[in-house]
This record gives sequence, C-alpha cells and structure tokens, in this order.
Amino acid sequence: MAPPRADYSVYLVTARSQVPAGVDYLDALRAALKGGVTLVQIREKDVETDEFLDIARKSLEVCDEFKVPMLINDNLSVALALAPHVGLHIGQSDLPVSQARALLGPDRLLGISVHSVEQARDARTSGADYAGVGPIYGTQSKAGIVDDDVLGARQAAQIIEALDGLPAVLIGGLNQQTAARALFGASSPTAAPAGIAVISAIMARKDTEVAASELAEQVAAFKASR
Ligand code: 3NM
Repeated sequence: MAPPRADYSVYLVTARSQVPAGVDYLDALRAALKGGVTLVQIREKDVETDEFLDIARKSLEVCDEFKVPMLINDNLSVALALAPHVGLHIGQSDLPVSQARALLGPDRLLGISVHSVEQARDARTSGADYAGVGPIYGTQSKAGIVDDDVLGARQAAQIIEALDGLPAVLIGGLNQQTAARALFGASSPTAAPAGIAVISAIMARKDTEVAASELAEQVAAFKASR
C-alpha cells in the first residue's frame, strides 16, 4: 500500500487556542469539514503527549466521518499510536524526513515544511509525500516568524519549481483575502501549488463552515483556470 492520495486543496491546521469563546473545537472541526476542508493536521504546541493523543483521537473520529485524511504535527509517537492511516507533518528542526519515513513505514502520509530552494531540493528525494511552503505572508499563528522569513508568492514559485513535482501546499497568512493572490502568484508555466494550508482563516472564525467553503471556492477557481 502507498500513502493515501491526498487532496491538498484546503488543508486545515488546527489550533484550539484560536477557536472563539463559546465555540466547541470538535464542532468547529466538523463544520470546517462540511465546508470543504480536504486535509487536516492536528497541531497543538502547548499540550502534554497524553492530552495531544486525546485531542487527536477525538479529531480522527470526526475526520473519518468525512473520509478526510488526518496528520499529526511533529510527534511521531502520537502518529504511530493512532490508526495506520494517520500521517505525520514535520518541520526542518524535527527528525530527518528519511528517518521519519523509515519509522512510519510506506503507507502513512508524510509532509515536511520547507522555507527555501535548498530545502526544497532536499525534500524532493527525502521520502516526503508533499511539502508545506511558507510563510507566504506574515502570520501571528506560528511563534518566531519575523519579517525576513516571509517569502512572498514569487519566492514561493521558485521553491515550488525546485520541488520538481512534489506537491506543494502554501502556508502562512493565507485567508479569504489573500489566497487567490498567493495561488496565482506562486504559479509558473510549469509548476503550481496543490493547495493552501490555513490556521486562523478557519479556526479563528465562528462560521467555520462558511470560512472553509469560501477558501474551497477560491482554490477550485484557481485549479479550473490552469
Ligand atoms: N507553518 P495562519 S506558517 C503552522 O511557514 C505554520 O511553515 C508555517 O497560520 C510555515 O494560517 C504557519 O493563521 C502558521 O497564518 C499558519
């Protein structure tokens, strides 16, 4: 078995801390999936492993209802403790992708964050199924991002070229106002993003279903134009 063929169009990265007061996290996740989210990554930076595992288990039940693949951010043991269709997303400072692939086996979806052309060249043959490319624009959702880190769409296009066919998901500062500009700007005649990943544009909204469907429409329009 190979990793599930994923649809990267609207990739939701979770952050319970951004869910508005009075909104239940799992309800928000369910609504986002109803609205058209195609892939989910569970990213919780300030919780112990036990709590992370509990959140991930409950989230997986919801993702499974919609038959949408789910990945775990940065925690191999949590991914391995869950069902064999749960994937893993890692950053540049986590364990090497080749090692992650060896430990995960061939069947789980594996993603890597890349921030430069050099990292994209390494990612190509690393065993990753896709790369997250960012930050495209400024964002408050990830600690430690400074103005100099911001790639902009044109630099993202060069990174996507260097990925040489490995699916690329844009991330960082993408929302209903910026997504189309980023998708078109990060495209070249020979390469284009496979989708967008967002935290706040969905998680921080009360109407997560509408938020997700607005993004899904924009990605669909972009794909139809190629
Ligand atoms: N990774 P928002 S930017 C989790 O550049 C994450 O690798 C990034 O949140 C990267 O959609 C980012 O709210 C935060 O901007 C994305």
